[in-house]
Amino acid sequence: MKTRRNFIKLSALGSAAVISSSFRSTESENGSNSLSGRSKKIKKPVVISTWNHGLEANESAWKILSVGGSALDAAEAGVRVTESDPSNMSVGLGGLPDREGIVTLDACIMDHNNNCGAVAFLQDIENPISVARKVMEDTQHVMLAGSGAKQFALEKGFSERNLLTDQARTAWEEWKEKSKYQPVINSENHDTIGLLALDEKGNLAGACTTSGMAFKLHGRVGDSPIIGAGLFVDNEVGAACATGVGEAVIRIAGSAIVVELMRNGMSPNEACKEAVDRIIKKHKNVTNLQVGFLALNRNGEVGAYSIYSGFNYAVQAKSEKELIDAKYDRK
Ligand code: SD4
Repeated sequence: MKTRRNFIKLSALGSAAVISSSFRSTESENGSNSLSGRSKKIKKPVVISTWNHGLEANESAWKILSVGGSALDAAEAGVRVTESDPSNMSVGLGGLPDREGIVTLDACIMDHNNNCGAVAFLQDIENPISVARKVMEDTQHVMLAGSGAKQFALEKGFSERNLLTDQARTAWEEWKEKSKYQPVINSENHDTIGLLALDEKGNLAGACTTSGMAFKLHGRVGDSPIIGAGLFVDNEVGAACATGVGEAVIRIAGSAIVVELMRNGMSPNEACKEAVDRIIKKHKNVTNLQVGFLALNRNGEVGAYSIYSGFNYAVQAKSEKELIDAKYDRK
């Protein structure tokens, strides 16, 4: 998985992906699972996000952070890039549909004051993260779902759009043929973007957005729009987000746990590892169960950990950027 993804994305990005070594610290070159020392401290502002597509998202977030903008604005702007990229088949426009062939989107956003907003099972709206922000800022609620979320989005001026691209439709048609309509759970089709930012003022914010598990049951909602599961931010401590099989993340309140572990003194790396260990302990069988956590504390230290190798994340601070392979429990 790692090889294929890195190859495809990095080839496409070409020289735009400046890989420096300045962020390397406790991350080992070969992704070995030894966990030594504390996570790397990076000067603020800083932005980190999941997977290769994080490089482009970070660039957009960085335009805001680098001129003193807020972590919240940066988080929203960053993941909007991924949502609007039709070639990305796991987020927003172009996302793989559910087993009925319908693209349904989940997203949430959280700021440094524990304000948060989310949308789940949203259809036909390209940028669910911005709808989630409107839920946060313009309503007394935290989460809107399904047709209610769409109605709210339309009332707020978002336009309706068919999100099922030809490429995604073809993939769905092939899946129907081969899978005999059984949902697929494997580590190849999880590519949510979770993005965490720390701004010049020292405020944290995060955003998480996805089309969810490919070919999921119609109506299924994952961890990504659930505050505390797919994303959590506490300005006193740090922020965390998750990627992978959402059900496993929800079962341990993943991102909230990572933040609590950091509150209790763990580094971002250690906290992500402990959350992964907990998932492994709670599941009899983790075959094909990939989950990765990403964390950033209020001091600008970053870390990540996943069950299987192949999870990577993008970091940007100053004008440098890097894609880092996360540590993992097993190959
Ligand atoms: C979900 N966690 O819907 C999401 C999918 C995902 O990386 O993360 N992909 O379960």
